[in-house]
Amino acid sequence: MTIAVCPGSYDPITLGHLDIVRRARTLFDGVVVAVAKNPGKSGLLSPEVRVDLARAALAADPATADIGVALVPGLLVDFCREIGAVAVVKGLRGGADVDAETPMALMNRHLSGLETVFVPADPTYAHIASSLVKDIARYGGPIDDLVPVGVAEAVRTALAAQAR
Ligand code: COD
Repeated sequence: MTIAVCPGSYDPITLGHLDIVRRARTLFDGVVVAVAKNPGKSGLLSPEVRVDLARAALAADPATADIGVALVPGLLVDFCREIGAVAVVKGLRGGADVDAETPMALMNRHLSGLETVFVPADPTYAHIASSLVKDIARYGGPIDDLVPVGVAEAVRTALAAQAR
């Protein structure tokens, strides 16, 4: 049984993330979504809320309903070793993602031999980024068609709490 991990900040999970996870599931016997910490990004949603939103989004689609979601507080390679994952799957939207993802892929391989599989973003979703979703929502713009059901409301609630 080959297991792959789809890691990310998922702050929040978007339709672009979901597409990559769905396609990863067609390549591997099992997939686990890992909600991990990117020290370069300040978060909006709590890690627990990110996990809950990802679980709900995956459960809503029969193609992803068997995918688990885990909170990974430490190194991704340690988590992958613990669960016996053979690969990491990442989405690439363009050159900026290549530049950001390649060093991480090489470092994960250096640390533990873990390989990364890159999946090109579907053009339908390639413009979606969690940071843009939050940016649009901050100014009251529409984000409902960029994220799974329930996520837009959670983002708006978190932004309102932050503003208080
Ligand atoms: N279409 C396709 N792919 C997409 C889209 C989209 N619209 N949006 C995002 N993606 C891809 C990204 O390119 C990325 O591959 C993945 O989805 C996750 O994206 P984000 O933005 O949610 O997450 P990142 O990039 O902030 O995640 C970085 C990690 C948290 C995975 C990284 O920092 C990490 O592994 N942290 C754990 C600690 C660790 O092991 N550090 C050492 C790393 S070498």
